[in-house]
Amino acid sequence: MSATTTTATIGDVQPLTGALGAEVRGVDLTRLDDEQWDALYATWLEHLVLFFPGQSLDADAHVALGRRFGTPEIHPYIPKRDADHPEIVVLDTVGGGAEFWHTDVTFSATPPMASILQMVMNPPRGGDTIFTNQYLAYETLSDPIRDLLDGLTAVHTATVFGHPEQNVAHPVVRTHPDTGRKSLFVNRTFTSHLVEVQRSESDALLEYLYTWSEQPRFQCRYAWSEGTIGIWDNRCTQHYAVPDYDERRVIERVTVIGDTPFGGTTRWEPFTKRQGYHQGYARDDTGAMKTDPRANSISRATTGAISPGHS
Ligand SMILES: O=C(O)CCC(=O)C(=O)O
Ligand SMILES: [Fe+2]
Repeated sequence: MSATTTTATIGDVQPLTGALGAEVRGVDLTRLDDEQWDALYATWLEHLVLFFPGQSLDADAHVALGRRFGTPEIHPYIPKRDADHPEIVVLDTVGGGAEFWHTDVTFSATPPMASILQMVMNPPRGGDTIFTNQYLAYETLSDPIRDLLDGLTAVHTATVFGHPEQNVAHPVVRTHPDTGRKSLFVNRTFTSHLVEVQRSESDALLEYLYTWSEQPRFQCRYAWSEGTIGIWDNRCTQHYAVPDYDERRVIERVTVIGDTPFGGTTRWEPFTKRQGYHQGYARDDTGAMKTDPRANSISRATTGAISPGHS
């Protein structure tokens, strides 16, 4: 847990909760020398999500910040800011948008390592974003459940974007390439099913893991102001944008391509293959999304419409 106040060379770091998150002041993200960059990266690994108020980066600086982390991703489905900045997606919504627990783009073979959000237009009140610490969600499970999960893989699909044919299997428990820590890597927006167990077992187990991860004890909640940059480690967190306002809200986001998730040793054959079920078993399936009665936009997604809020 990260509950101490530290002053790093990147500025003043104020942790938000005992679970994750910190606000950082006194740093200019357009002028990071190598030493400051190293300090920022280490602080980010420690707190999982950092918020930098008062940055107001222009588009070039936003993309350049992404390049400090690695290679920015061109999102396949979300509208872009402009032709010169295909790396920047825009979520421009009224009264809500990404009100789904998710980790960004887990239907990719190399899901983003980092997501860099700039708050462009914020409602006068509301519109916070909640984040979870997926290390803690894993570490606090009992030994038998962790042992089971360590050998499982899950399929993630882009079904909510109308693209069930885009899908990939990832370990349910992934090892972070920088910290070596294990985290729970499933989410109710993109994860379709567990590969090695039968469907009813998969549905029950996943629903349990989603609900487990979403407990307040694993969370921080951040109230944005315009010009704030938020950077989350997309390998070990989930997030949810709270739809508690009626006004327009605009965010711009750069994601940075991550590694191929790894972890655990698969100990069992895929259940579907062993039973001779057809290969496309889950590809057009939206059951994982339908199980969340709180996620209004899921019903939009199952009709085939693409919500700008899915990310
Ligand atoms: O609007 C937000 O606060 C978060 C949106 C989101 O899910 C994202 O940018 O990845
Ligand atoms: Fe997101």
